[in-house]
Amino acid sequence: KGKVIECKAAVAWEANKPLVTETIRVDPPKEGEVRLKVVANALCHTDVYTLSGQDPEGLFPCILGHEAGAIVESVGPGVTSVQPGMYVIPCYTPQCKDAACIFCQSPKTNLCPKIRATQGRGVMPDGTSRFSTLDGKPIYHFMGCSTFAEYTVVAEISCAVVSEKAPLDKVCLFGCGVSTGLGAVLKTCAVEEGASVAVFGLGAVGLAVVQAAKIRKARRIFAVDTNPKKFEMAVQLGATDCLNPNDIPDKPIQQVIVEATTWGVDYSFDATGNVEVMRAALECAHRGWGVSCVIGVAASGKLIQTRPFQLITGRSWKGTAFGGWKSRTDVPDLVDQYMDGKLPIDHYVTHSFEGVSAINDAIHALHEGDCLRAVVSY
Ligand code: NAD
Ligand code: DAO
Ligand code: ZN
Repeated sequence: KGKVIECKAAVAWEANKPLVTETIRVDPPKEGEVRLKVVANALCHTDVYTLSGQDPEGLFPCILGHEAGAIVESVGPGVTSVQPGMYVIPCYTPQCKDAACIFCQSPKTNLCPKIRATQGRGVMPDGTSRFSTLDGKPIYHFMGCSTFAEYTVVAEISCAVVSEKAPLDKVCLFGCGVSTGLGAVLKTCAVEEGASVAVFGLGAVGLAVVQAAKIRKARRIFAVDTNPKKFEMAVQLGATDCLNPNDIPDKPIQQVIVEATTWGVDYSFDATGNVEVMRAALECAHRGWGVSCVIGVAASGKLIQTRPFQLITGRSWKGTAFGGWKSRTDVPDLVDQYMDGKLPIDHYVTHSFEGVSAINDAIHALHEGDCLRAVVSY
């Protein structure tokens, strides 16, 4: 406590180069901050996207990683909600809970902006970094998490405290993709019993949409992917109809879904990040009331389009960040449901690795079509 820790981290020195395992210095947490021992980290496409250099806001050198399970090592002054030894999931969407935070006080959103500006600039709320090389060069933070390191420092308001019985190499998934897909259905769209649903993209996010639609007793669940290997798991999780757009080349996929349902589906979800697919998802939503939710993160600069007539005739377009969950309030509940056996997620972990230096192998695995989540335990 109170001392600099030297530990291993997978450092992204520059865009489009493999991560380099280095010994780095992690400063003690300052006011309102928490230092975490990272136990397990799942790879997410956003880490890889930023590493690729395509994210114009990516800063280098940095420590990526934002889907993790960790144990509190020490806390800075003024921290009251966590103590050393507690299990936490660091969350890139914080929740300050301040009486003056209109976002935290509103039930309509989870987008607390308290540390948004500094998080976007790769630094802690005081404007500085807690990471440096052994010769003192600062290394940027990422998404308020930076979990590709054995130790990291995050804001207290980014820490969701979870059960100390939880296996962190599984519940780390609640730090991003799985929570997001579940929340898109359960929270952002509040899908009701008997609804019809279409999901585009069957990675961990889209499959979590299928899983949640089943939990909500959706009547019909269309699962769409260009990779047919994804259909087996989709059916296991509750998909009733699997569609591969490549099998129906002469008909837009939205038309296929509208024809199969007469007027379209009550809810549709994009979990691909492809703006053409977002359009198809909107256009397969039900005349009069269909809601389409954008989950996928499009590449920088991409625009969505549709004919305004689609909206005039009753479809609406919305989006979700982190499934609409208020991180510190809701993530512990998701973990409890998992611990009670009501919310299985182990099936998303398709690849496992050991040690910070294996993160490059995990990135490689993520690029292969059969990987949902690759978890690296440190
Ligand atoms: P993934 O790459 O594992 O899955 C994407 C799936 O889409 C793949 O199975 C792929 O075969 C399929 N696909 C690609 N092109 C397609 C097309 N034209 N038609 C149908 N299917 C197609 O990714 P993931 O981890 O499941 O994440 C999905 C998306 O969600 C990503 O864009 C990610 O950045 C985003 N995401 C958003 C949030 C948020 O808060 N909004 C959080 C996490 C992830
Ligand atoms: O508060 O303005 C803000 C930043 C919002 C961040 C929401 C990010 C949602 C998408 C993240 C994708 C992670 C894979
Ligand atoms: Zn807030």
